[in-house]
Amino acid sequence: MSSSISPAKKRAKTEPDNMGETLANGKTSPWFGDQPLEQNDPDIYNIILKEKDRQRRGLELIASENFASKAVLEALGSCLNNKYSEGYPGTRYYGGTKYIDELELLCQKRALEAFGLSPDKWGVNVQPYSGSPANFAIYTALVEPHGRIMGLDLPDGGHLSHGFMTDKRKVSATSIFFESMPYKVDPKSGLINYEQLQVNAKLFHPKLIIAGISCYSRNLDYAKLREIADENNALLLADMAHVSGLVSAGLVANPFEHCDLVSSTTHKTLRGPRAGIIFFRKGVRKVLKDGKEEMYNLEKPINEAVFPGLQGGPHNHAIAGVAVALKQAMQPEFKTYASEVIANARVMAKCLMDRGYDIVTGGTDTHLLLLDLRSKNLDGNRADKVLEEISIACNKNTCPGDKSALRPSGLRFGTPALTSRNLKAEDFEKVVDFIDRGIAIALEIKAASGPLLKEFMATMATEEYQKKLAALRDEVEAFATKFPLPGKDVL
Ligand code: DSN
Repeated sequence: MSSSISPAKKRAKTEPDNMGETLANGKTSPWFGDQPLEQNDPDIYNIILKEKDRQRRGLELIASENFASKAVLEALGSCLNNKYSEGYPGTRYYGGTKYIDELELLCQKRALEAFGLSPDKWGVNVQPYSGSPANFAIYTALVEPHGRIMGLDLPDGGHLSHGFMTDKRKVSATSIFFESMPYKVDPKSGLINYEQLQVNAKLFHPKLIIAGISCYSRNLDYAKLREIADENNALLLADMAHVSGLVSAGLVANPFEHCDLVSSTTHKTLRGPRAGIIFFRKGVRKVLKDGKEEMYNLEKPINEAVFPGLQGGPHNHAIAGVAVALKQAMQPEFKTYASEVIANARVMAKCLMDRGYDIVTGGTDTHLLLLDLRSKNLDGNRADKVLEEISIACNKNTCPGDKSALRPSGLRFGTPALTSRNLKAEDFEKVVDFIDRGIAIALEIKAASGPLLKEFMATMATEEYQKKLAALRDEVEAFATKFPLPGKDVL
């Protein structure tokens, strides 16, 4: 046998397949072991095929989504899924973790490298299952129960996990177990009102300030947020989930320059698997008046909060996928990709404004833009429903000044996913044309229906509008299918 064949391949040639056949010793092998999904579970196989086809035929403009590469998907579908490894490299609660340790240490190393961080000054935990658990781990590690935190309000572009609550209900667990006072954007400019945050922070005395967004298209002023945090002896956490790929490429404001902690998901602009990550500072926090150094004490509390505080065994297949994505993010091609993501978002914003639409803040510094439909006398709910009918996926979103999160006035668009399908600026002009034509149909339907959303939906379901929408959907799908999906060979 050729020595170029790996041990695993050698074994595969001599070992029987676990497909339920009778073995040489007369026993039957486990029936489920090696059956392909198609054969073993056609129901699930077909659902996956339908979703793959939806992703291929449609225009994916949800700002938080992306297409992971074949290599990332392979790592996710690997045998690493089978392994328990509670603990950290070198100190596990289970045996057989030699290669898992190697994997986690490599992922940590790549995480620091991908963001240009020195291991003397920064540490990283790659075990969080996703962004919300990563944030909750940080709060439980560093803020006492009912301690005070401040994050951008959800209707103003913040994230649920930053402490969202309404007049009626504490929605996020963050607002149940901690006391949360949000900061806001200026309803006219759509820009974060840092001055008001500064005043409120002085009254509220937060333990932690969160600099992070899920729908805000401008760079955050981390230096200003640092100043406000310092005035209150608060920690500053950046949740860079949306922009982490752009940060790694050096194309947007860098949270590491000013923050004590940085959390992120890994599946948005970073283009990895669905997982989370926490970076924390190490070393000297500040030099006190008497010349003594105050040291950071983040590593132990953060690691203990992730495991055993909140999580059990790390998802090693996801950690492998993160490591693959981080390596990809350090290639020169990724920087080109990330700069095209931003350029394409700017093209979308400009083309929409050229067609008379309002874009909140008048443009974007990042991968996302927020279309305000109030001047068109339309709302996000109706526009979103019509765009879905023509195979354009985006999401309804509140705009600055909206009174209710249930009646959002806008649509959030993002370019990471379609840029991964290699759409260029001129293609995004075409995408805007499809959106514009979809919104024109939405306005027609609105004019022909009663005031309620269900009346709008009933009118949209009539033959007249279904025909119009089908014609436009065919055009959208003919256009979208020209662009290959990354990872197209993986289910
Ligand atoms: N759900 C994500 C988003 O759409 O922004 C954030 O977690």
